[in-house]
Order: sequence, then structure tokens, then C-alpha cells
Amino acid sequence: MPLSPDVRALSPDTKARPRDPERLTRRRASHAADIPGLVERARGGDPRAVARLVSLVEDGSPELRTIMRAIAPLAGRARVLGLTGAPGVGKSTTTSALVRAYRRRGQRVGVLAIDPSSPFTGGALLGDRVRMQDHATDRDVFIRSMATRGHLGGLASATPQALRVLDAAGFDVIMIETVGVGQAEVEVASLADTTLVLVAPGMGDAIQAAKAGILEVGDVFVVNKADRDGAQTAVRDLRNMVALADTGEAAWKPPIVSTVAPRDEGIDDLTAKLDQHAAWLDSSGEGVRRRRARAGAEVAAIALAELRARLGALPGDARLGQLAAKVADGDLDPYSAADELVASVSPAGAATSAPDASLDASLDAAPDAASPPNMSA
Ligand SMILES: Nc1nc2c(ncn2[C@@H]2O[C@H](COP(=O)(O)OP(=O)(O)OP(=O)(O)O)[C@@H](O)[C@H]2O)c(=O)[nH]1
Ligand SMILES: [Mg+2]
Repeated sequence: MPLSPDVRALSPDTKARPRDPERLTRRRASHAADIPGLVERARGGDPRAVARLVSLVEDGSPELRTIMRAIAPLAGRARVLGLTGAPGVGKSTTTSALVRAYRRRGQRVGVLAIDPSSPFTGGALLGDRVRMQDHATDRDVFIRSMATRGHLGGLASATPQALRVLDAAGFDVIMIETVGVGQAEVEVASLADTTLVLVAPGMGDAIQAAKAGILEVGDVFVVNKADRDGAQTAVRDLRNMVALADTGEAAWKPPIVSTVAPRDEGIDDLTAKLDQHAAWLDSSGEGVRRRRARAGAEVAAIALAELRARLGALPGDARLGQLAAKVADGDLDPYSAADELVASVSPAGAATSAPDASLDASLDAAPDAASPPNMSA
């Protein structure tokens, strides 16, 4: 049995498991009434309140909708940075260095480290914890690892909602670290205002980045481990590839920054480039466009998950059986059968009307948007 969110949030350092289900229910009930209080405390900078809200959201708690309603007017201020790159390239070290830099400016920083549950990369969590230790006692830094739990792509399915919680809690900068293998880069880009793609010298990362199509999502490129041989070559390779991918005059030209993250070298240069990107997002209107695409993808994902849940809960498994028989016998085509099924779960016209074009665009921006974000039990 997994640890209940209550236990985890209230006593993060103990492994105590709830023995008494009734007590747990009472505790749940008493907390259920206090979402506004939690939100209030989270906004006041109480790390426990933030942790608890994130846990509730991550676990798809029954209070999820109440929380989302309560924080909706509070969100939308934070700057969201996505960091991606091959395993071991230095994402956590760079994140940690950026946390230090933003803290020096007096900004509050949230970090969501997406921990791949894949057996190939197990152990990343521990590494992250160690590297993030510097900030463990700072109330204005919140760090949370989120499991991907088999969700395709690199992001944990509740990442957009956790992001919302941190945003509403008043964090000025929120960083999302994902191990970039395949789909993850593109996914993180759909959540972030600014996407940082990290490479390291001598790993052929730049070439692989090009192959995986992540050059398109990078707003700022970082050649980390610049203390190693081949850094200049990596910068040159990247510069050539970025130049080739370039799309016109007005568009942002992704800069390439060299860093040695453990020594904070290049970090000031990096924050300067990130500031420039933020300014460009504001002046070009691209920032608003990205935020709308992000919200659109979030809504679409929730709606699709809801539809899927309702379809799964159809009393008429029998109905599906009938339709299936017709399709198998060639009496009905599968699209018409699916239309019938969808029409049977929604009020007439609601789900059968053509999807809005802008929603389609958002879905394109988030290829994995069709996965359920948070299926409440
Ligand atoms: N020489 C050198 N080592 C670095 C640099 N940055 C990070 N490292 C080391 O590289 C290793 C991996 O760094 P992480 O920050 O954990 O890399 P990561 O990309 O977060 O790794 P995963 O999350 O496991 O994918 C650590 O041992 C770091 O100390 C750097 O600029 N130079
Ligand atoms: Mg890491």
C-alpha cells in the first residue's frame, strides 16, 4: 500500500503507515474542509502547506477540483523554466546553480524534478536529493520529485497541476527538470515559458538533440561541463545546427551558453540570457500564446481523461458489445460505432460537435495531452 498523502505531507521523514483507517478518514475529512486555509498558508510561504497541496494534486485527491478552483485566480504569475537533456548532462547541478542565482535576487523558487520510474534510470532521485541539499533549509525554495508512474513521455501526469499549485503559492520562478529521452523534451516545452536544452561535450549530445528534434524546442542551449575537452566543438556544432533550424527575422535566436554548473561558472551569463528571453516573450506576444497553448492542452487532457473515465464506467458494456458485434460483422464502421458510444455518455451535442480548432492546435503542442492527468479514484 502506498503511503497516504496525509501521512507523507505531515511527517515527511517518517515511514509510519496508517494503521487505523477510521482515524485516517477523520483526518481526511477534517482536512477536506480546510483547502482555503491550506492555500492561504501556502501563499504565506509555509512549505508544509505547499507540500501538502502538491501531494493532494499529485495523488488525484477528491479535493483536487476544490483546490484547482481555489487557486485559479492566484496562478499565472510565475516564470516557468523547463530544463532537459540527456541523463547525467548536469541538469540538477545547473538547476541548483540557478536556484542560488534567483535566491540572490530575492526570488522564491520552486523545482519539480520529474523522476523517471523507468528501471533504466532508477537512482536519479537520490542523486537529485543530494545535489539539492544546499537548499534544504531555505523556506523560499521548494523542491519536489515527481514520479512518472509509467506515463508515456517524460512528465508525470500531474505536472501541470503541481505547477499551478506552485504558481499560486507565489513562487516567482518554477523550474521543471526532465531527463530528455524521446518525448520528454517536447512535453516539457509545452509546459515551460522558456526551455533550456543542456548538452555536454564529447557525448555527441548535439547530434542526438538534432536527431530527436529537440533543437526546435530549445529557447536557450547550455553546453555544460565546459571544463571538459570538446566544449568548443560542442558549441560550434550547436551553433551550426541552430543556424540551420533558424526560422526568420523576428523569431528568437536561441543563444548558446557555456557553463560549469558546480562552480557557478557561466550562470550569470545564463540568467542574463533567460532574462532576455523573458523580455522577448513579453514584447512579441509569444509568452501569451504559450500560456494559452499550455492551458488549452491542460483542459483538453482533463476533458479527455474525463471522457475516457465515463466511457469506461458505461453501464452499457453490453452496448459496446453490441456495437463491437456489428463492427466485426461488417454491419457498422468503427467510426460510427465510436460516435454512438461517445454520444451515449454526454448530453446531446456536447461531445459530438466538432472540436474547436484552437484546441487542436494546443493538442499538437502537447503530444501526450491525451493521457489522463489525474483520475480521481
Ligand atoms: N566536470 C563537470 N562535472 C559536472 C558538471 N556539471 C555536473 N557535473 C557532474 O555530472 C554528474 C551528473 O550531474 P547531474 O546534475 O546529476 O546531472 P543530471 O542531468 O541532473 O542527471 P540525471 O538527472 O540523472 O539525468 C554529477 O556528478 C555532477 O557533479 C560540470 O560542469 N563539470
Ligand atoms: Mg537530475
